[in-house]
Amino acid sequence: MSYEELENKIDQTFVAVRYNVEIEGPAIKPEEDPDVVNIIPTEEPYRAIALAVLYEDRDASLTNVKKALADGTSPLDIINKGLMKGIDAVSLLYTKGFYFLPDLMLAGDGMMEGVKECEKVLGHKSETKGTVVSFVAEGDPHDIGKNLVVMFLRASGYEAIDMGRDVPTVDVVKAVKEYNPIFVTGTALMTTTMTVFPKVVEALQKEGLEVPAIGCGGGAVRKDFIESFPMSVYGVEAYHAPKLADAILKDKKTWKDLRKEYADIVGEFVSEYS
Ligand code: B12
Repeated sequence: MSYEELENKIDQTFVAVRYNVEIEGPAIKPEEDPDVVNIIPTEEPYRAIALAVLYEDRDASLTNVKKALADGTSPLDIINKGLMKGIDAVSLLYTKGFYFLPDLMLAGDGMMEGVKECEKVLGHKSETKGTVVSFVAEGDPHDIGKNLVVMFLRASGYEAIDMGRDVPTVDVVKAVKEYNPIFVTGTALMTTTMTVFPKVVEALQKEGLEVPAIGCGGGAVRKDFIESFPMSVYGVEAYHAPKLADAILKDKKTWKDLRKEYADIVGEFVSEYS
């Protein structure tokens, strides 16, 4: 249907058409969307923090996070109950076609602004427990989850080698050779990039290299896929990464043990591992 035909067909008092997108009235705010209502927390300071991300407002995100930290709210709660809820709502509106790519980028920036502030409080421990290599799969630009993993590892005393996003598989292999890490973490958010994980394992095996485990996480990734090849364990939440590393370091757990004992190791109910 042409733009003119569409415009003539509808009652313009209730529906506006812009660039072939129907916007049905009456206008509602993003947080009033029936699905978003279930995501954005009602409790403060988490609501204000989540809304700042939803409104792609970097300054408000920073201000609200700083205020919450000053009031004694735990940085972990700020990330999990505030910032993450904001980005969840943004993804939902993107999936529904109400938000677009620039919205994702701005909301992502707003979230990371808050995360950086939390990182200052969580800090880096001065002693180093061991080295972990963290990467985002080749071809994948999504690095928010990996940044969280790195932050939690560092806060817990690990030297996390942050390889960044879209990391060529050959570079992951080089880093394993160079740093001999006790744990490797990989993140992939697209169905097209999660297939990099078995390739990383294959490339390591070709070089005769082995690590106790590669924690593989990210939006697109599923446990059954990760468990279809060796050396890997499915990582659910970023803050689980140091707990998995601790289990490797202190209790000499292998990737096989981590798969079996995941819920016990992270100390909480995890539906994927129940
Ligand atoms: C923000 C975002 C972007 C931003 C990324 C900014 C950045 N710096 O990361 C930008 C705008 C750049 C972007 C771009 C694109 N995006 Co995008 N994006 C998103 C969005 C909304 C949120 C992702 C996110 O950051 N989530 C929050 C973080 C914290 O989650 P996470 O990384 O999964 O990490 C969590 C866990 O997985 C875990 N974890 C992660 N790793 C590890 C590792 C270990 C060891 C452990 C224990 C845990 C763990 O920890 C975190 C929780 O605590 C998602 C929607 C969604 N539902 O996920 C789409 C989404 C991922 N994007 C998508 C797409 C398609 C794209 C584009 C290809 C779009 C396009 N048409 O161009 C482009 C990429 C272009 C390219 N260069 O290839 C799709 C992927 C679909 C698919 N199944 O393949 C999604 C799912 C949206 C959708 N529904 O279509 N995107």
